[in-house]
Amino acid sequence: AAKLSPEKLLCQLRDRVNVTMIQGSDGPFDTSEWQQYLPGKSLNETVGRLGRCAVVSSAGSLKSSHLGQEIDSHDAVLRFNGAPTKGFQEDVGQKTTIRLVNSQLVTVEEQQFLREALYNTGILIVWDPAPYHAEIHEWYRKPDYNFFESYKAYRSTHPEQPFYILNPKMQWQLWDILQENSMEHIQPNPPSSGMLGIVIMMTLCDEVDVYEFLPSKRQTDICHYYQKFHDRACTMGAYHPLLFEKNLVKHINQGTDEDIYTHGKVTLPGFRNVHC
Ligand code: NCC
Repeated sequence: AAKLSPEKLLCQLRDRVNVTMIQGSDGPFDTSEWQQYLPGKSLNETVGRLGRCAVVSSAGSLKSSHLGQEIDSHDAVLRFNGAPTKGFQEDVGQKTTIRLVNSQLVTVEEQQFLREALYNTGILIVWDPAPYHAEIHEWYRKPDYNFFESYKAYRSTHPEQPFYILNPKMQWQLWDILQENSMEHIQPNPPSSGMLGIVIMMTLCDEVDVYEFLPSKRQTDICHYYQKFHDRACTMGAYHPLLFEKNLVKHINQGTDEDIYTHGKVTLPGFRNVHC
């Protein structure tokens, strides 16, 4: 049971979650060294004004969904981490406008990240778990995963591909709203890439359709649609407050329960269509 009405919750998200990318004018990044790596254009300038957008979770329940065409009919599509389209078009589509990756992938799986063609399409955004409400300087000194060198290496080999670093403030602004609207105490771990991606698209688009974040009738213990690995924690959450994220998204859904059941689909308004 959430505490605020869906309308009030949308206003809180719109007004309190600041979705920004690290810029050359930000704290420790305001050096000539960093200027050459950070993209010159803002994310807004790069994507322009987007109409209908799709966010595609990596859940195993996308398998056999046949949602590919519907997903590709959107103006922009956001995907996560190493989620592929090749070989899975029928279920997840082939368009990738933005790919949100976590710093663990960029660091621990650096070799794949620097080599695999799947990362070379669309706009990349990387995020890293920061200490609770830490200043950018503090986070920069002790990131969860030190992805900065790998970021620079990628930028050097793909200078034309927009690649942003998500301002870490966003994760805790969002976490505070999750906590305030939950009856239980939530562990202070940042939201999942899924939840961050949803809010990023709400800032860029008129309307956002999210697929298989709230599981459909195809719900399964299979973690990802592209792997055979079974783990219930992928859908329910372990480190990330995934269950609380899903309750919140269910609460602000403007689509029908039928759409969730059959398509795993939730429809959310873009913030420019939220009037407070
Ligand atoms: O699994 P992951 O997430 O890449 O999935 C992206 C987002 O899709 C939603 N999801 C996924 C699976 C599922 N069964 N149900 C879902 O709802 C979630 O919202 C999820 O965020 C991450 O959030 O970044 C995460 O990343 C992986 C892993 O680091 C990357 O895939 C790179 O290999 C994490 N797994 C591990 O660390 C083992 C996962 O916990 C979170």
